[in-house]
Amino acid sequence: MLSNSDLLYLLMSRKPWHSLPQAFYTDPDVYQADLQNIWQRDWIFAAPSAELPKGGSYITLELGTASVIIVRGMDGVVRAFHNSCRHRGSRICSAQKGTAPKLVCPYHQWTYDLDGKLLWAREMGADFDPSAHGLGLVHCRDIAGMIFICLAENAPDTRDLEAQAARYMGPHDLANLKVAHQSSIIEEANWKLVLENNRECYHCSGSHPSLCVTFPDDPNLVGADDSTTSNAGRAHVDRCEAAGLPAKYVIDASERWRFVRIPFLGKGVSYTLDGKAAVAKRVGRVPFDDAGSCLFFHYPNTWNHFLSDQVLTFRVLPVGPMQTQVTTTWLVHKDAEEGRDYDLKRLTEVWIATNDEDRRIVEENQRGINSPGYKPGPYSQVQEGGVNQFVDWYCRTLQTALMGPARIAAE
Ligand code: 3BY
Ligand code: FES
Ligand code: FE
Repeated sequence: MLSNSDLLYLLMSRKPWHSLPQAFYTDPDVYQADLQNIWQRDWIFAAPSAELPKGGSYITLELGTASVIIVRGMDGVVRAFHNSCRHRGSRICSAQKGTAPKLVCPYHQWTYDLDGKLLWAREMGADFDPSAHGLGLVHCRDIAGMIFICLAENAPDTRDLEAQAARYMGPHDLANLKVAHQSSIIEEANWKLVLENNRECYHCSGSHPSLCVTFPDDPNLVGADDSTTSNAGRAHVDRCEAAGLPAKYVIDASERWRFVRIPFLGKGVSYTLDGKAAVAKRVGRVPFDDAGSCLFFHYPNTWNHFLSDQVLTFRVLPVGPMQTQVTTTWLVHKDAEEGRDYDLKRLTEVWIATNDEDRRIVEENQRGINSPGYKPGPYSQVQEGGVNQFVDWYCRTLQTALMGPARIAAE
């Protein structure tokens, strides 16, 4: 088992502007450290709120050893609970999603209300106190229509994120969208390789023929820097901002999240093979069709695209040291009707292909890194600023957690 000082030593051995040493992508102890110090401490994107359309809608999520239920109450509020019965601990929900009027444990039928309160437990004696046996709460926040959870006792502050999410995502009105399609794929690679791949478009022209019909691979637009370093980016930001649509690049002080609205290529307005809209009904209050894509990442587990005709959310969850689940959700206006306002194949084909292309890329990346011949290699200063930004964030966050006061006191 790697100790904290072994991990800190490994972090120190990282060369700036280079890919990480092999152990970060392969070692089960590093994976456990990632789970403990990043995944179980930070806010994790769980689902768009549209995936829980009514009271009783729930999803479950597995994060390391933690199992969590996320459910909308009859009062409309979305809450998250540990999926562990307060009797003898059984998982309560085994399905990945569903609808239930109450949460009933399958073992001895202890029955909980959707707000976690224990309503019923058979033959537990006169001195049993149901109010002391409610489900364990997990921090849960609906941030402009995206549900985030946090497993830490003290969750990081979200005020800045909420303020910017309201500005950038608000115009897309996620609360009034519906799920048109969802895909979940398993990529045989460490979660960091999935994120690194997302943070550059150095690979786009060689791998993503259908995405590149409308998505610009200009590193000035999709890299680590302000999009206004590109002329097209600056013109787009000015036009959107003048119309009241926030577009300017904004990044959190800790660099955990970023918003920027970038233009599509030419006359493109969406992710389609002809560049035209995939959905006839525009979402929310977006003032024009050619609003491009508002990009939002939040480390460690989500990147998103907010368009004029659809919203795409991406959720990354680690499954094992070299296995990662990527769930993509396509959201459209809640009144858009399939067959009339959109064709499902046309709506989804570009990103279904792109996800599969990315899956192959990161799986080959993992295989090559597993080889004894792997040595950390240099990033392109022009093309891979975003990868470096992610890896720097990862190293900083892990190092802070490993050295933090809570950890030192616990040892
Ligand atoms: O989905 C994304 O945001 C990224 C940006 C660059 C490559 N990929 C398409
Ligand atoms: Fe849930 Fe017994 S473990 S009712
Ligand atoms: Fe890609």
